[in-house]
Amino acid sequence: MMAQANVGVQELERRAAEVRLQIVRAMGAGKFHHFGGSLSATDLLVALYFHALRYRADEPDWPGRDRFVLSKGHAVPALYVCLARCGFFSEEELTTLKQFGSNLQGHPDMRKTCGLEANTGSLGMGLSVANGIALAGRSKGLDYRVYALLGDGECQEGQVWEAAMTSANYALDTLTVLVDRNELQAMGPTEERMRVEPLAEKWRSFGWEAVEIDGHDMQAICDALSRAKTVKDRPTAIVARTVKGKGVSFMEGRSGFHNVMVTEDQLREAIEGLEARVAELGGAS
Ligand SMILES: Cc1ncc(C[n+]2csc(CCOP(=O)(O)OP(=O)(O)O)c2C)c(N)n1
Repeated sequence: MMAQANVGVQELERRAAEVRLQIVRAMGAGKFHHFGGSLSATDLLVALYFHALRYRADEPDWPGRDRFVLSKGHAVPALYVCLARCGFFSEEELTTLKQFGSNLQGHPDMRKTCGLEANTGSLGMGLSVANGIALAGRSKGLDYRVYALLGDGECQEGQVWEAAMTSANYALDTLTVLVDRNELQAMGPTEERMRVEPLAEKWRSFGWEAVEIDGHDMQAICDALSRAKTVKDRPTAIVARTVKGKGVSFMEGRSGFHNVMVTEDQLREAIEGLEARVAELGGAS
């Protein structure tokens, strides 16, 4: 299956609502999961997998496929839902999330999960991997694009900036970084723990094209991804302002829902809210 480039913005919004519901259902109650950072990144992942990326789910190793590296690997439940919906594996498998022996572990393992391009979870490393993939594409004469999704707390890792310098040095214009700028890391606001602003300005100063957008505005995400494809001789960073825990009212903007075990009551409340949103947008729950 190829990426569905003709999927309109309204349909993407509907799918994002359904994906959020599937994430929370798959996580369930009574087990630790990275709720906040999975829900903040959902719209970005939906825009990538249902609009921007070129791939063949029935031929996952197709050399011409675009590559996506989830550098903030702890948000992988959101990626699993997108991969399942795209046909890389069955949606029923989502019920095995983080179970012993499951193909869907708490951090990405490309040896286990169809559709993954890299093992991540140790923060700071994904952009270096993406650089290597982009350089390999160039040396092989393949025209695929490479995307990496980073957390804003992750941008405190020194390796991110070594990699950013490298991407610009090699003029990797096939490379696009998305930063999930939800303003929170594990233990509180980024600007209190270790300031990352001015973030877009930092990417520019490293030789990147950089734009700031609302990371929950599907049109803005699609536009930024399209624009990135037209930039020549330098990579593009899309700093996407998001809300941690987006879609679950009692999680939104709260650092206490970074990696948590929710109760049955909290799960029910979360699912009811997400189902209402899906119904509002005319989706299927
Ligand atoms: C090198 C490394 N240090 C610490 C961790 C533990 N950890 C997992 S998620 C996280 C917070 C990351 O914050 P951010 O990048 O802002 O992610 P988000 O808020 O989007 O979930 C931390 C410290 C890790 N995975 N890797």
